[in-house]
Amino acid sequence: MVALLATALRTGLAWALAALVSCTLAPTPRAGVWVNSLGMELVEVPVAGDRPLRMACVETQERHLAPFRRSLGQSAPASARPAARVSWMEARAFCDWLTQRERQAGVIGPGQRYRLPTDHEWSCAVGLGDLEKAGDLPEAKSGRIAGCFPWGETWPPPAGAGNLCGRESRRDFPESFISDYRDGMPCGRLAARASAPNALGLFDLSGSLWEWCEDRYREGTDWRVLRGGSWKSIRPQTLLSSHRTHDPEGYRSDSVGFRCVLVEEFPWDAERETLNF
Ligand SMILES: [Ca+2]
Repeated sequence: MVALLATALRTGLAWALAALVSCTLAPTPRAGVWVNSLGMELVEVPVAGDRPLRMACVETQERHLAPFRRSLGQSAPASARPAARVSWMEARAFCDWLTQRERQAGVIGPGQRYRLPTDHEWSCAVGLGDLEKAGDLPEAKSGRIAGCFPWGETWPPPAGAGNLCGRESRRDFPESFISDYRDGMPCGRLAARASAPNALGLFDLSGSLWEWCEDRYREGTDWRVLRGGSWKSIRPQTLLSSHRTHDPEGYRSDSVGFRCVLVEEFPWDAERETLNF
């Protein structure tokens, strides 16, 4: 009962904090960084209307995926580069593998699990938690909040906005690059923390790699939501915090990756193996 009361108080506090923010005033910093068994750093994200969760500060890297892929007999690089060409299905399988591994090792409890963020959770991470209705479908919310980017309201992007298709890419994409933005990254190169952190301590919500979410973009399809743009992104509309795109669950691309969340489940959720999306 005490734990439930504490959770309710924390949830209420998170809701109150989220209600105060706008796209120009990022969410209030909360708890510190927690590091898991793979060296992934996670920070707490207040989720409007739900329990707070922990989200990885950066996109999942090749070194994080390597032990999972090797457990399947695959060769895998172990660099600190954000891992591209990861399908939604592989990302989910990785989260399940990591959940089992850390439960068995006692790193996380039986009521905790890793998964992809929901579309609404990703919105809370980028500061839109109180500006969108959690229950609306992702497609209906896509691009609906004008002039609001992960870095603020300015265009062109300011320094530190992230790994986008800036002037460094003009030789590779001469017809389409952001002429008045430099990210300092050669075209096609990926590195973690290419953006400045937001107030929660999250990096690269804009650019670097598109990030898979749990949700379907449209009912009746296998299209899953992608958020945040990538190193190929040039258009303001694509980089809006509220923009969503989608691809099939098995799709792999050099501009698509993911980040994990760690969620606290109530005891009666602990045996659930799949989420109802
Ligand atoms: Ca990203």
